[in-house]
Amino acid sequence: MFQLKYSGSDTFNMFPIKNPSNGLFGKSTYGPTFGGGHDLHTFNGTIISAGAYFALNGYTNFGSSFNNSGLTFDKINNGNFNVTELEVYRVTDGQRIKILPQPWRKTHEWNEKYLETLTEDIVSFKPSGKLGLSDVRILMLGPIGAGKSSFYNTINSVFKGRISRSAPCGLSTNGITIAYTPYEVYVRSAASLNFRLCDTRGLEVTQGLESLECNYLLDGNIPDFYQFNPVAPISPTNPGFVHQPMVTDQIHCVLFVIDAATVGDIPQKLVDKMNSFQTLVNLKGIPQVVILTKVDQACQEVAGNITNVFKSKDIEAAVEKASNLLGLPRNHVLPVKNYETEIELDDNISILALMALRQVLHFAEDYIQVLQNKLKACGVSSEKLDQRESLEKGSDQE
Ligand SMILES: Nc1nc2c(ncn2[C@@H]2O[C@H](COP(=O)(O)OP(=O)(O)OP(=O)(O)O)[C@@H](O)[C@H]2O)c(=O)[nH]1
Ligand SMILES: [Mg+2]
Repeated sequence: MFQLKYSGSDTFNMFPIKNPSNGLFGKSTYGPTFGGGHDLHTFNGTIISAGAYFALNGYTNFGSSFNNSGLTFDKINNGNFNVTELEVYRVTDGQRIKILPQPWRKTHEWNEKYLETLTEDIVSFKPSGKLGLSDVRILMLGPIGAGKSSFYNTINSVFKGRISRSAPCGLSTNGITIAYTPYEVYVRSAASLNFRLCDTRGLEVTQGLESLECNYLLDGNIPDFYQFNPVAPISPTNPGFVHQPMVTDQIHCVLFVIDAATVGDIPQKLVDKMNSFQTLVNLKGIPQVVILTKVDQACQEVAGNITNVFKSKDIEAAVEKASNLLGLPRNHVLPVKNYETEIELDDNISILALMALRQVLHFAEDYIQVLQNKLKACGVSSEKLDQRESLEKGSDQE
């Protein structure tokens, strides 16, 4: 492989079509040349500095020995051969190719227009039907420090048009988030969008959220802003316990938020805990998704250029691991990079986050549709407040 780094941050990888006999060669009379078919012949003779740059006198023949994925020289450098620096470094035989020539997941081309489309789709999202739902509740579950609160902050930042940090986030042994907080997302006009990202206490092996509390959360029994007690789960005798939750209090999609960089190191007991939560989620038929955070920490090439995310072998492997851990199809595993070091928005980070959110809203929409149809089939009135419970009872009687 050889790599061309354009001034700025874009990097272009060229992969051998077959084992090129002359991957890289040069002679005393000319500069480095890549590929037996001279895919990139850098210069001949001696090049004198033209001041701020060197005007090379070489040529390109991309696609001869290396796969250029349809790249033309114009796309890389506007067709000119002026360089400020030329660096050739060795890629040893044992070094793994980390960026694939073709993405492992196909997406729309990332550009400003796509960001606009994603934004519009999310802004116009409205739960359909007669359930009387003004918004859907999306529950974020996952290990401490996985990036649950940061995911909300990332989404909120995109719609606010600036970096925002409404949800406290950071690293702490027993977790930063301690309360059930159904965060709303506001657009610049101060209108809120029709979904809530419900933040929760992180999962721990020996304490933190347990199955009983998870069940209460899914059913809407836990009051908004309830502060979890890590050693004693909420019970129906707690003040504020919602005995007759409405469908608006219930959860319509569950996100398992997992750190891509450490997905292989999650203790088995924590995986078991998540799997036991999944059993509850499945019983209720609620859709579930994995939000795979910190893709920048899982792959250097992605940290350097977020658009590499679907070409990165490391991210592909992390998606596969998460999919195996939670037994979900790979298209339910959605990689994101949360805003963390940035002080300004970046279109590519925003696009990745919105792609994930839009998919989540589609799943929530599908679930509501199914719920509505089932309610109709069971003859449960849409005015009834505890529809899901009625539905579960209804299906027991079948
Ligand atoms: N580099 C990087 N850091 C991230 C990303 N997402 C979150 N972080 C950092 O990871 C740390 C934990 O993030 P939080 O959002 O607080 O995680 P949490 O899951 O809410 O954690 P608890 O509330 O403690 O359970 C913070 O320091 C974040 O800045 C990401 O995508 N990339
Ligand atoms: Mg948190």
